[in-house]
Amino acid sequence: MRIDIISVLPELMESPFKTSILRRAMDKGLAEVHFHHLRDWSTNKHRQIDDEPYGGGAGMVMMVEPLDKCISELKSQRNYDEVIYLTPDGITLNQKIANTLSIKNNLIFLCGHYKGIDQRVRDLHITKEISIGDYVLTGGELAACVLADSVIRLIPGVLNDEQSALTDSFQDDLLSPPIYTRPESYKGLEVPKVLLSGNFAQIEEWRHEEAVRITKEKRPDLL
Ligand code: 6GU
Repeated sequence: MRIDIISVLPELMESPFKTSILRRAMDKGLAEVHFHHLRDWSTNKHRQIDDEPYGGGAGMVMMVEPLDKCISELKSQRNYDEVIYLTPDGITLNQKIANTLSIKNNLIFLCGHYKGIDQRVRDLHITKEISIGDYVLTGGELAACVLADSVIRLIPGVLNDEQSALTDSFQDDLLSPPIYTRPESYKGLEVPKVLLSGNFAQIEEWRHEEAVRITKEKRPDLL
């Protein structure tokens, strides 16, 4: 998978892709992420990429021309499955969306800033608008990192233990059951006996029951 990320602040997104699982995915050649600084597509000498809104009002608008030039140049080089605009106005990211995107080959992520982008960029290029939740960030960069992380970890071969993505919270609309490791007893708190029993059918049944119980308690909307 190749992800091209367009932003005015690409520096903000460097470290997540240089660390841990995402780094390993890149090193294995399973994912590549390319950053594009929007100011490189500015058409004036001040490298301007935003301007005042027509009709007035507070805040600046990201201009159509630099964004159109940048996206058009990328599109001339390969076919993109989706051109995704990260915006609080988008549909809320969930595991199903991450699953769907994880089987794509080429994606563009556009990070919004200021009041947002000129509507004509949406009309010309954007195929999906994604938000990471009902709150406002200073820009789409952190949201782009969240989206990339949720998608890249699902690419086959990225996680060491293929099972582990399958038992994630949300993978089957249930939260995860409690987990324990050594020691068996700590400050009077004991590991549930069933987990020490070696009876795998019973363990799976307990885990499922606990997952249902915890989901009812914390996220009844999922059931
Ligand atoms: Cl994608 N962008 C911004 N600026 N804020 C957000 C968001 C995105 N998702 C949630 N809040």
